[in-house]
Amino acid sequence: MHTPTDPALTASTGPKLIASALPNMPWQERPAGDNEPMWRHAANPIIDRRPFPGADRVYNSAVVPWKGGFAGVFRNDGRNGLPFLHVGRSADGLAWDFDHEPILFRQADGSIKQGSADYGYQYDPRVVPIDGRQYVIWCNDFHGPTIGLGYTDDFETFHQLENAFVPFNRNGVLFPRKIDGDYVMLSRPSDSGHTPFGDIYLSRSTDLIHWGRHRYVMGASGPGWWQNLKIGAGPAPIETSAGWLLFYHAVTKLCNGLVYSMGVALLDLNEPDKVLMRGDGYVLTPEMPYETTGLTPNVIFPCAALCDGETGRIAVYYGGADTFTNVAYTRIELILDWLEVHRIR
Ligand code: BMA
Repeated sequence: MHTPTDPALTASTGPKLIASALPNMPWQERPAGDNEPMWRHAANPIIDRRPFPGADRVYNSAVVPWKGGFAGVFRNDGRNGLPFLHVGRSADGLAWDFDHEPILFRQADGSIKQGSADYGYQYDPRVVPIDGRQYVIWCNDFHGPTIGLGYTDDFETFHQLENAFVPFNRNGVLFPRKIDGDYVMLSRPSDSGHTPFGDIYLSRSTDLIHWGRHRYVMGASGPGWWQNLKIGAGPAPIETSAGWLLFYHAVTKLCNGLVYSMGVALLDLNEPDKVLMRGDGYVLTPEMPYETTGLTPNVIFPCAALCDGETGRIAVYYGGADTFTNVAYTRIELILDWLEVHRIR
């Protein structure tokens, strides 16, 4: 793995992804004549309604490269409306097979927790590989929403760690490597309801149990209205030679409800609470039927990204309208060029 001080990076021309090659990741070229910084997979949604028995909506979910293919942890809302987490496996990152039973998390004392008997709900997972272990972060019920944390080494057995924070908090997202010897997590402190506020904070830990040295990263603000209500981290920050690339959800409130768009920012590699650049407009906003129509209209909610370090390709997985799972694409040089031009000055 490269480090920020790697001379190979300072000698390179143009920003690069600091990532392994992933030639089999999902990919489509930008359509001719399209000048947007991101473009949608032509066959979205990749996961439609009712993808397996007992699953009404699978969305806001997380995927990683796994054993030559892909694996992930998926949010499934069942018929009683409660969300739980399921394992999915895929050869191409687009067509998924799901475990029909929710994930069982082993506790430190050997007991197992599962489903509504032990959890009120579990939703919006992220999966972040750090030093070869797959960490799972999700919004966990602990007298209200907070950040649940666990890990797996095989997508068969899952171990649960302590909740990272006291309620209320959502959108826990780990960085994919330690920084200065610390695990680093972004999160969005919130209320117990539908949260009419939300800023992104950063916390550090040496053991994934005790979290502290909290820093403010950025808040709902900026020119225009699209990100004026709340914002929250999306996929794990993507390491590039120019900084950590962060896709995030950004929310505004209109007379018909909330609208969730996707924004992009660049954080300092060594001091990731420092924002180097932040877009003055969204890179994706609800337009397609699988974003504007569903359980919650007008929601784009990114939770995962795959990258190919060889070609600079990036695929972002996002929930649509709290109902569908979708993919959108960009390239590292395109998105950083766009950010440079469209940064808040
Ligand atoms: C957020 C979370 C997400 C959801 C979004 C839009 O607060 O609950 O799971 O996608 O609202 O409803």
